[in-house]
Amino acid sequence: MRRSRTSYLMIVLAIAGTFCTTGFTSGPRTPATASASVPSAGIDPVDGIGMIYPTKPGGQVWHLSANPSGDPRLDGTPMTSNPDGTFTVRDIKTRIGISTTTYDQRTQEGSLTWRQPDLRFQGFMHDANDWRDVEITGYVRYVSGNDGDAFTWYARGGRHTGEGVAPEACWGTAYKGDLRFSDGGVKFEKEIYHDGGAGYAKGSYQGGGATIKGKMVGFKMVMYNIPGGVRLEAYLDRANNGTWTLVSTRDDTGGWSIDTANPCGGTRDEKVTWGGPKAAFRWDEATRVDLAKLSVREIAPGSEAACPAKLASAGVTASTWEDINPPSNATDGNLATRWSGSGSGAYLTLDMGASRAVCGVNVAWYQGDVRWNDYTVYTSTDNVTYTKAAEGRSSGTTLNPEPYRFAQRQARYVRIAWWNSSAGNGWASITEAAAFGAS
Ligand SMILES: [Ca+2]
Repeated sequence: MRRSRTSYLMIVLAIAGTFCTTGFTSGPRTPATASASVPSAGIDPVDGIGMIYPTKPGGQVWHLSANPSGDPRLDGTPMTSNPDGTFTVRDIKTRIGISTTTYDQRTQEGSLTWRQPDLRFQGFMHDANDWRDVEITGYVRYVSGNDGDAFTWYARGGRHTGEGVAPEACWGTAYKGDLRFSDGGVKFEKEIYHDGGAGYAKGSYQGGGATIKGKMVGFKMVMYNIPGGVRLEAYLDRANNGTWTLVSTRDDTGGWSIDTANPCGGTRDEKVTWGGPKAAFRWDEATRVDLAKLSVREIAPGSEAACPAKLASAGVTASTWEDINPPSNATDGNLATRWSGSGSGAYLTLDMGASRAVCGVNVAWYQGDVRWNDYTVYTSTDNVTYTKAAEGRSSGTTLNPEPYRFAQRQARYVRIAWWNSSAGNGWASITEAAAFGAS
């Protein structure tokens, strides 16, 4: 199988990571437990923390430096450094903002796009470098304060201000992940405009247990666009040992609404599909918090690197085939043999034998270097109901497998339906097909 340069890099990083310290403690460093818990995208080479998704090549990244006060991209609450490499914040209204490399809040805030129909179309508030598909990470220890609040990591807007009045209030769009002090529960919120609580589409806490007071805990908020909306994921490293667990996920594909009218020209359930120039870490009601390893990375969630593992096929069938080119030819590992089926809508179905976490297929097309093919990929848990996962036109430039990636879901069956090709002869012909997962 073809493997990209990026995939090799991620494997090297993942292997290297098993020898690194990925946790963070206030006392002596504790080696991470090297285990299957190493995140699928490997270890961040800057700070040694596990990555759920790979950094987008050429994408925006920010890491907390040893000298935060000298960082022009960081604004907000000051922090003091500790001998062990952590920082301490003592502010009951902590706001730590992170700008992209091309945003200067002092001079450019007034020219941000704020009307939501425009944002929907444009895809960003300031420029194409805006934080949109991001993995926001931080280790935090809630030491003292009023237990009623939560750590909140968020992105997809600018400065949050304006108290309901456009345009300022419209800079304050966000998806937010909250980690509650009192029980370690996590929830998502969507801020459609900034006005205290009025602009929020609310969520409810999940996964709570023991208080996180006094413990260094890793918290990640991940957001990325998917077909039809936005996916949110929250991860915790509760034991501070590099073991990241998915605690909550939510897809915003419509219907997640505010109770009030939207002053920014959008709908009450507006999906915040655009990027914004500020990402942020915030909390209230804590008189002391220790923190470390804050980062914001623009991610490539739909990339080959995020979905690198070929899933074994337990069987392959097709809607139609010619005797000399049966469906089994599509999974024999030989690019010189093929399945061929006649007619628009002909399909090939891979059966993995059991439900798996699936995030893509690789398809090699017969004469794929001289023809394009229009296709749709579907997944199913029961071989009855199929859900569209991806569709498009093959490149027409390669005989090698082409990667078609989509948002991860559980499925036993993956179907590739064929509609048309530039050959115009009515034949679907695939030399090799395989389903892929994150691990
Ligand atoms: Ca073959």
